[in-house]
Amino acid sequence: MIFDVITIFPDFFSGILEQGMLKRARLSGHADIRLHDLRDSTDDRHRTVDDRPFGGGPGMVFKPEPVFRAVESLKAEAAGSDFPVILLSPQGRLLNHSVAQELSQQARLVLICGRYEGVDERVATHLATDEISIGDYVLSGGELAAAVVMEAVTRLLPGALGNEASVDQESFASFDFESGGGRHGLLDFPQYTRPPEFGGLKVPEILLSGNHEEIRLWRHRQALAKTWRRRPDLLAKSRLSREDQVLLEEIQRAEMEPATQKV
Ligand code: 9D3
Repeated sequence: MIFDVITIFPDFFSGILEQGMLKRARLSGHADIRLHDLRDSTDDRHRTVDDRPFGGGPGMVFKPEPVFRAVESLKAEAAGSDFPVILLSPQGRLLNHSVAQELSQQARLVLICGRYEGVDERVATHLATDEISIGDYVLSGGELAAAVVMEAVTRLLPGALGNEASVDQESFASFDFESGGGRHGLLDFPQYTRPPEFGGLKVPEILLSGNHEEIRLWRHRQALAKTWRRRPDLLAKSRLSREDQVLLEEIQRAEMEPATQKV
């Protein structure tokens, strides 16, 4: 998959591209991340990318011409093939697992990173095919958001994670954002590793018992309880199995009692 990132800060991406999953995906050819300095698409001596907002107000806005020119040159080079042009913006639709999945079906994505107070609206209306936000908080620009999109999408490319065993593990997990069957998933159950006691903090006995069915039930209950308390929105969306319903009723009943375990 080709990612064309249009930015005034190409150096911003060096860290994330040179480590971990994105580095491996690039080396193995699963992801080809091409950074384009927006200033290379300007035509004035000062390489101007921004100007004052019409109508007044604070700050500066990206001019349309360099952004259009940058994208048009990518389209010219890819003659014939069509690809989504995504503007990262606080006004975009929210990124989630299903948006990432949808984007992962594409062969190529253009990611436009804005800065300052925003980008001339004509980019959103007449150049971009999609506008994406990564959440309801204020960032200084689209670069971090573009990095998040690339990470989330690249993980979904077949073979990009390399370690097939761990992919399988993940998709076989019964509660997971990536689980099939239309389930929206629950939060993860808690994980522990050695030592079994650390500064007086003990690993739950059941995990050391070797009783796989009991462990499975415990994990399922933990995941449900945490999801119910912290992310009831996820529960509301998910199709509950019979076991989910039984365990959830237990959890809700326990919640009503005076002494309850904290999740
Ligand atoms: C909505 C806030 N705007 C009020 C006047 C100002 C503004 C804040 C931040 C304008 C641009 C930006 C830069 N942010 C992004 O480019 C951005 C972003 C974000 O801030 N939050 C979540 N996702 C994204 S994707 C791109």
